[in-house]
Amino acid sequence: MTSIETAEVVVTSPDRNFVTLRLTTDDGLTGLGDATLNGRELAVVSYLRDHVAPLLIGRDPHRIEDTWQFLYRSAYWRRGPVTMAAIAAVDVALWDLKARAAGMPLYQLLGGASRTGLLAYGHASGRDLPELFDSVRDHLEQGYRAIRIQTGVPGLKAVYGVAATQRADVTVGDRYDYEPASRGVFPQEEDWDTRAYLRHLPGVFEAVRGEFGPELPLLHDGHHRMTPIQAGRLGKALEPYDLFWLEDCTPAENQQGLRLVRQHTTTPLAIGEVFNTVWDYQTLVTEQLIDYVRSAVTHTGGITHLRKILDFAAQYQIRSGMHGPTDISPVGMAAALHLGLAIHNFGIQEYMKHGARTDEVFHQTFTWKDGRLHPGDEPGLGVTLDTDEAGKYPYQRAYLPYNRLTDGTVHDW
Ligand code: GCO
Ligand code: MG
Repeated sequence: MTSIETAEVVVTSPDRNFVTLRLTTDDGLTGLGDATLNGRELAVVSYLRDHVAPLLIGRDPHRIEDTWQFLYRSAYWRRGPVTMAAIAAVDVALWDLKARAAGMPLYQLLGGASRTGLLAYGHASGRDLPELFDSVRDHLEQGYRAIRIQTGVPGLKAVYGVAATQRADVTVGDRYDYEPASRGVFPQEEDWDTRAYLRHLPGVFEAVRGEFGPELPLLHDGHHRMTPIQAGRLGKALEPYDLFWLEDCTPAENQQGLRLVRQHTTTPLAIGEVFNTVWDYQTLVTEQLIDYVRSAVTHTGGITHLRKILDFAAQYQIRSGMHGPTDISPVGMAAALHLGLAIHNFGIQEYMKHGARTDEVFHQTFTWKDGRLHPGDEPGLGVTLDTDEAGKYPYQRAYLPYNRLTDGTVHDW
């Protein structure tokens, strides 16, 4: 393996859109990287095809750090989700190649296993409590040992996190499970009322604890909708129910805002699925304003950069909680599992199962047992891409929803 011969970008839409970079070397090895950016997929396709792929041909695939620094610094325009997803795809494909060349599962090159498996959480939801309880039971039967809880809010018609199959406004078949993006030419509109949500949610957690007992780790995603003082109030109200974490309680671009949240609550906080570099975490980490780093390998410059973020976070007793929704492809998920197995400060892994068509396009070797994931022991990431199968599903335009308050004002989604 001395040089990269081809760099192809494969776009496929089995259950949803995925963008995959496939690198092939002079000796015929292939490496895969995920570059899926939900709702803005083609921007990353162009970045890779038009600007990055030509630079990769002839490069030494072993030089992962050098390639990362070259792509990051030579672009001049730093950071941002499109750039960092493109760099991530190259980085993960190179790690996949190096591990395949070594004949080892990738986690071995990252230092070897620090644990036997990765605790993973799934998404339970319901429009009301009976539906939510059924969903929690269903997840327990599927083997989940940690569960995210999202519900409808009285008076609101469509709320983030409630499964598409449970929602009146969504035609089943438009989306699957908890996938928030929908195919079509315009984003779906959802509605929001923070006061109604704050009144409703503590009672939901009280009921869930009452039904399922004190031990089950429970999580919740605030999805960037509250102000810091509202988030502080919610965190405090949820303390009796002992959450594993409260996620994205505010839009955290203003990192100092989290100081205010921390002054009011000891509920653990997770942030970062929309971040893309270590700089987004600087204040959050050094002031210990969060407990979990939510970044995905796919959106944060790949294994090379996310590993640095997680090592930095480790010095402050902050752990990983890598993003793992359906819009991270099986390639991106595999990268997360190898990294999570190797680092010391692993916390939890989000795990939403992909649809059946996706599993036919991407052949995976991870295992799921007793609520824990393991990436498997195949050389590399352990994922292969069936390009014939991928070719059956051309790109379809899709958007994430957006939010309006009851008076029509656009709000964070
Ligand atoms: C999560 C996320 C997702 C995002 C989605 C956007 O915690 O899993 O918030 O549900 O909304 O990944 O593309
Ligand atoms: Mg989230």
